[in-house]
Amino acid sequence: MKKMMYMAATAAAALAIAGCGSDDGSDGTTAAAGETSVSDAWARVTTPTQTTGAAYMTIESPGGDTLTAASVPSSVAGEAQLHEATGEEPMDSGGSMDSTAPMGSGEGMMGMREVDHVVIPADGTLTLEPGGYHIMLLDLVKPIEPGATIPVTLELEKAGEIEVDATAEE
Ligand SMILES: [Cu+2]
Repeated sequence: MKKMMYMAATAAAALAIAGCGSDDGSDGTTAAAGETSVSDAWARVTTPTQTTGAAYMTIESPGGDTLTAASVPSSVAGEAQLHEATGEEPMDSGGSMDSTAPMGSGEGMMGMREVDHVVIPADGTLTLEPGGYHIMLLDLVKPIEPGATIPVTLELEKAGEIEVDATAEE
C-alpha cells in the first residue's frame, strides 16, 4: 500500500512537469518572429534545344538565414545548383565575334559560378534574379513551357526545407 502511494505521487509529479513545459508558449512566438517566406518564384521558359534553365525568387527572412541548397524533382532536371552571376562575359574579345556565334545566347553569355551557400542578411531579403544569384537547373528532362509549374525545394540553415512552386515565364 505504501509503495502504491509512492508511485501515484511520482506520476503526478511527472504530469506537473509536463504541464509546466506546455504552458510556456515562448517557443511558438520566437518561430513566428523569424518566419521565412518566399514570393515571386518563377522559372525562365526554355527552348527545345536548351538543356539548362534557371529559377528565381525572393526569400524573406527577418532574422537572417543561409540558403544552402535547392532541388527539383528528377522529372524536371537532373540537378539544381545555387549559382552566382559574376557580371562578366568570359573570354569576351570584342562584341563582333558574338554575333556570329549561335551558341551562348541569353544568360549563357554571362559568367557564372556555383556557390555552396547564399547568406540572407538579418534585415533580411535575398532576391534571386537574372544577373544575380539564381537556381540553375541542369540536364533538363524537357523544355520548361510557359505556364508550367516547377516545384523547387529550398534548404535553409535555420528554416529547414521550404517548397515553392515556380511559375514558368518568358
Ligand atoms: Cu547559372
